[in-house]
Amino acid sequence: MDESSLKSKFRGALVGVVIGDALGAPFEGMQTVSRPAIEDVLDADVALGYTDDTHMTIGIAGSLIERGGFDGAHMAEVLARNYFAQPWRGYGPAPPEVFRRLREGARWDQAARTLFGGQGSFGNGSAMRVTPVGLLAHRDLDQVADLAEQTSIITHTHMLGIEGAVLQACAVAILVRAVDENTFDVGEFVAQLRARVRAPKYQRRLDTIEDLLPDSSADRVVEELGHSIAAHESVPTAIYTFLRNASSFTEAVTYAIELGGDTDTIASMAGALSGAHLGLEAIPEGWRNRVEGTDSLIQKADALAEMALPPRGSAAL
Ligand code: R7I
Ligand code: MG
Ligand code: MG
Repeated sequence: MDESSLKSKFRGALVGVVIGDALGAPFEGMQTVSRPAIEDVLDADVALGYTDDTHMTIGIAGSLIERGGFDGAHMAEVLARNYFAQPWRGYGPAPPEVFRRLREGARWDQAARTLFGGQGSFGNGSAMRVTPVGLLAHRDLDQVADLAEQTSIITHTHMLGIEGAVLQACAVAILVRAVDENTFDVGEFVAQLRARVRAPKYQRRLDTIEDLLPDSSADRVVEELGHSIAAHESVPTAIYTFLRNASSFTEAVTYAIELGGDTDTIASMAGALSGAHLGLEAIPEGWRNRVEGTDSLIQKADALAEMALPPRGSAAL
């Protein structure tokens, strides 16, 4: 792939994260959302601020860039520092507790393990922030999965939380690698993702995705795939949303929000996939200008593209 296409995909993915997050945020928790309500938010004359989804994505990207790759202790410190600087970004319930534990000296890979009675969190918090990992390691899917797990356990150690992050990161990587969006094979994409997860809750939902295409009702999609803040009830939904609207960034993000529930997060993850697939050019200027932080995410995308990791031995795809 030529350098400018790759750069455009990196930019599209990270700008997709922030647009989906900021446009979806006003509707988070609503059961369904009408298209005119979304258009009203787009038309209003106020900047759309981003939430924890983007705030943590910025932290992950920043740490990867600063350390030249994954450094768990550093990444945990950056995520905690960002949270304490702007705790009002709409964080989920558990990550702030992890950040307090880190401040008290807990190790980066231990601080989150005892949450939820020792199960660890299966919230979608580690999936929604993982796009930079899929970008950085995109040439090697094993490495993407490995790094997604490592970044997840800082706050989310439940298998479902981890596998949500693995799915989202691998989906980003596969889409960045695909040269021609016109020959994109949905069945192969879903099969590649399914091979990455062991939890039946993911396998069953991934098996359902193609049956729900092209135009199942929103009720059926929510019933089968979910729209909650649990990773297994939102990551497959974001993947479906992208596939159903594969040729349009604006339709993908709008559709994600129309499904209701965890709108900022599902729109953010779907936005990342759509941006990785279609590139920055597919995102209207008017949308980019409405949202806080797009310039800084473009800079981070460029830095990640510069340092994109080489494949690891024979595991390279
Ligand atoms: O995953 P997390 O960071 O939340 C992300 C969400 C996104 O929608 C953001 O936009 C923001 O609004 O928050 O936060 P967590 O607290 O780790 O997980 C979210 C919730 O999932 C928890 O607060 C619990 O309600 C639930 N949950 C669990 N419940 C029981 N057992 C997560 N893990 C468990 C569990 O193991
Ligand atoms: Mg949020
Ligand atoms: Mg959310």
